[in-house]
Amino acid sequence: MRRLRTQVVIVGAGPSGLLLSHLLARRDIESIVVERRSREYVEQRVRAGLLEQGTVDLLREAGVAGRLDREGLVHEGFHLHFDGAPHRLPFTELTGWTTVMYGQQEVVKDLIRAREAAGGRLYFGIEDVAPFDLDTDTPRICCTIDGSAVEIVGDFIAGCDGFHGVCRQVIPPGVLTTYDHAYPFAWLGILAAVAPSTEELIYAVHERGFALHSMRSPTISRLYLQVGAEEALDAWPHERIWAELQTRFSLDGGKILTEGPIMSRSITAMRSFVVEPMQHGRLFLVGDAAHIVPPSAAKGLNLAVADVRRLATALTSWYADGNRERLDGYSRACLAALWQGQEFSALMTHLLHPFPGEDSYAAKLRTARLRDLVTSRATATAFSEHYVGLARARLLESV
Ligand code: FAS
Ligand code: PHB
Repeated sequence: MRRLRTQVVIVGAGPSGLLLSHLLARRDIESIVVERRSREYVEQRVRAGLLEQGTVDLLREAGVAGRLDREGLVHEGFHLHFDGAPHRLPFTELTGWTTVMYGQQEVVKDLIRAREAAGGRLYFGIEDVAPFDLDTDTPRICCTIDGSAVEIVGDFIAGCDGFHGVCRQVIPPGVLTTYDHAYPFAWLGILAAVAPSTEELIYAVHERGFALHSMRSPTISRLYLQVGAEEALDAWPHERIWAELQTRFSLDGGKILTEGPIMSRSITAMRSFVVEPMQHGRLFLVGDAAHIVPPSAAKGLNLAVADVRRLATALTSWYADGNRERLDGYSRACLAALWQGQEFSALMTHLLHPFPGEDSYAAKLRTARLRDLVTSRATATAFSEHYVGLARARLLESV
């Protein structure tokens, strides 16, 4: 069996794995990244698009924000439609922080290019990764590369392999505590080859369900509809999707959206999932491998990047002077930020979505909360601090 040696073995070439590999390389720490899918697949996979300022700052520090700064759409507020009226939340005026709309797959493309340019070791299409020896000083994975069996040995393994990955699965029974919560609805998301209908996002709370008008570029719109948890895509031909979107965004019966060709449709379950702790022996779980949030507040990618920042710093101090303190504190610190993100994602999910079978009293309470958000500067500021990621940055200074 061929044997490769490195310092950090990274499983998964999503935003977590690639950014970790890049940050470590900038601190002269070696890594090898193994990814189950092909390069083409991970570069075209449509997911998140809202980057908090803290995420953008880290990508800039890491020298991979050139295209993001040229093509990303900087936002300073968003629109909120409810009770037949339009409102705007000026989150930058309230916090000083902005958000940037830039597709996750673009971040992944930029990171892969940066790794390649730096001679990074990335292996795609590796379908049989199996981690071993997590409790030793030389954890390793076995897999097949170019048809031959290979063992990759490191000092650490970073499990950046997402919710369906292998790394969390190999942690012995009884070590992890799992928290799992499913919402009784889902999001039907589309990517449309049409210019966004408004410069900023629109969150629409309608009695027929929630809808979100978002974007990926000046020519590509991203829109979401709240649908039943068991909804099938076949039930949603393109015309029906646009008709329902127009209904939910309309304030006076008129159409506000510019329609165009739908390039992709997908249904995403609304679910929260967390495992504690996020490390076992020399294995560290990062991002969706340890936690997922409903996409309501666009926290998934940003929480993953926060984990990466924390692990890169902890590994750097370990390699610098053998100090384990940050490594030992990795899980506790990430989970503090994660539960804050879970709480805010749950808050936005309840604030924006009518629940199946809810009574009119519950609907009235939701409208009252929305009205408070657009009339109370204190409520709007607290909400905005979570929305732009400032609340997490503050929390992480103290843990
Ligand atoms: P990822 O899942 O992105 O990456 C993990 C990588 O590991 C993948 O490339 C996978 O192929 C690889 N892998 C898995 N198993 C492996 C194995 N055994 N061996 C080797 N490699 C393996 N957030 C939003 O804010 N807005 C959205 O609209 C949105 N939509 C989403 C839609 C979906 C379907 C999902 C799942 C998530 C969505 N999210 C969204 C959240 C999303 O952005 C995640 O938080 C983000 O992708 C997390 O990044 P990673 O932790 O790198 O995990
Ligand atoms: C998105 O564009 O994917 C998005 C934006 C804002 C959200 C959720 C998702 O709150």
